[in-house]
Amino acid sequence: MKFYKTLGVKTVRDLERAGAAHKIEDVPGMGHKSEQKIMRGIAFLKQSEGRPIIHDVLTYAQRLVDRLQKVNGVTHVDIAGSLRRRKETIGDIDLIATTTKPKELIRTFKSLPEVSQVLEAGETKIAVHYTLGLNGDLLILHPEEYGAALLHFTGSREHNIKLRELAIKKKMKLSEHGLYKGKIRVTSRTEEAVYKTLGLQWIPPELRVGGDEIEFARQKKIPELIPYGSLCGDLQIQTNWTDGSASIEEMARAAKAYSLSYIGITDHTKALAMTGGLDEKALRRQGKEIDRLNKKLRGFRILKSTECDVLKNGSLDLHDDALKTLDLVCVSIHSHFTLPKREMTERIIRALKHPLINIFFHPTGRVVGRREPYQVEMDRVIRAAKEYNVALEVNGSERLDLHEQYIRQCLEVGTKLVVDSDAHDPSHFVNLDHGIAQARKGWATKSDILNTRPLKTFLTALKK
Ligand code: DGT
Ligand code: CA
Ligand code: CA
Ligand code: ZN
Repeated sequence: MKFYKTLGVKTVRDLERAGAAHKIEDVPGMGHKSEQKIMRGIAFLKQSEGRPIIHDVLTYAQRLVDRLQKVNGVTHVDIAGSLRRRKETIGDIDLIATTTKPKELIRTFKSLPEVSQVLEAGETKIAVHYTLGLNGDLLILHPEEYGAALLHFTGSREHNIKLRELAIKKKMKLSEHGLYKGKIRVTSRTEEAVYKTLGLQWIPPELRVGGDEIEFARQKKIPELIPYGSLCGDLQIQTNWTDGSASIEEMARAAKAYSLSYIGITDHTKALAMTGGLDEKALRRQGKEIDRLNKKLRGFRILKSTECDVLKNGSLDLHDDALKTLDLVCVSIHSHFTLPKREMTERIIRALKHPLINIFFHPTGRVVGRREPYQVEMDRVIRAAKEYNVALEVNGSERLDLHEQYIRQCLEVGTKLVVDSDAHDPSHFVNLDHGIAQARKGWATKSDILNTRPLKTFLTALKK
């Protein structure tokens, strides 16, 4: 509204033009920094070609599902497509439903406040544009076809193609309507039944990428993936001691409400000056505050921890004496992203070797759609982490770092993993769900993720 009133800005393109002419920084309340930030945001938007990160879409889509489920006559509503597979970025929202009263469902869907435009409205398919800025379809299906349709519209395309090839080998035919032998529909009601008839284990959507998952399913070797909601603790949380928005106590209470029983407080350290990073003295003061809170909170434990910066040469930003007072020592990289691959690898391995280190946060430095990972020999880092008993983090924020490919590699090597929210606000605990999705995409089971364990066994697993 401010930009509209002062600069007459009506679209993102207008805003970009205003920024290019440095008019944004002159708007009251803005400045050079906010202008740059806005311009970076616009550049990111362009680069990601309008594919938003899953974090921005999932809760929105789940709210749609909740609404539609309440409509009279509706028996099923599901999210399909890339969103069900928990892809990092989402092209559109695919919904499918069954109902005994299709007209009523269509009427309600069209009038949802989230629907900004109806693009196409048939009797079984409606395409819309959402206020979120994405398109989406709702398909209405017969209950007998639901499993085959869910399978088809979940994808991925590559997974579907492989399933169809397998069906042909077995003298059958798979389509979105069902699995057929000649003209006879063998099965179609549930996904499980379709997979089973093809001689396969049911494959969780997160694994449906069209890689080796079908071969594993044929050999009945798809593991039981880590369930959503199965974490006991969260090891990366920032507070208003640095760049978080809330107090330690507020974060602890929010974590407790999220069914966690322990958290690590990991404020940044002094090298990250722009966040007001803590020095040794401040860390000691924070420790006292945590002691005080731990006496007060029942059935919950706050761990004294840190997100200690790894300096350019691989040494740590805080003295060992300060690190020794902590329950957990966690490290990460926030500077010198452009070191040559070899040097970056040596830097990280030197940090992992440090006798007090327990967890290495967001190990490749990527941010989805915004920052490429730094150059690093990840196979060496993964092996070093195993050797020095350091857990690698699966970060559930917009970093989604580790990438699933490295998670799978960690499982092969036996490197330990944790899943964290990287919360900077009480509302960020939902990131844990995205972290679990990431772990699932990397084929991790519950026992592969250390913070599915209660505090005592969790801490024992990280003992040096
Ligand atoms: P997105 O929307 O770009 O994030 O990715 P998806 O995977 O949601 O793609 P979308 O929405 O175009 O289609 C949803 C699913 O429907 C897709 O994962 C597989 C299935 N599908 C759509 N078109 C085709 C097709 O031409 N061939 C096959 N085999 N499957 C298709
Ligand atoms: Ca889609
Ligand atoms: Ca679609
Ligand atoms: Zn931070």
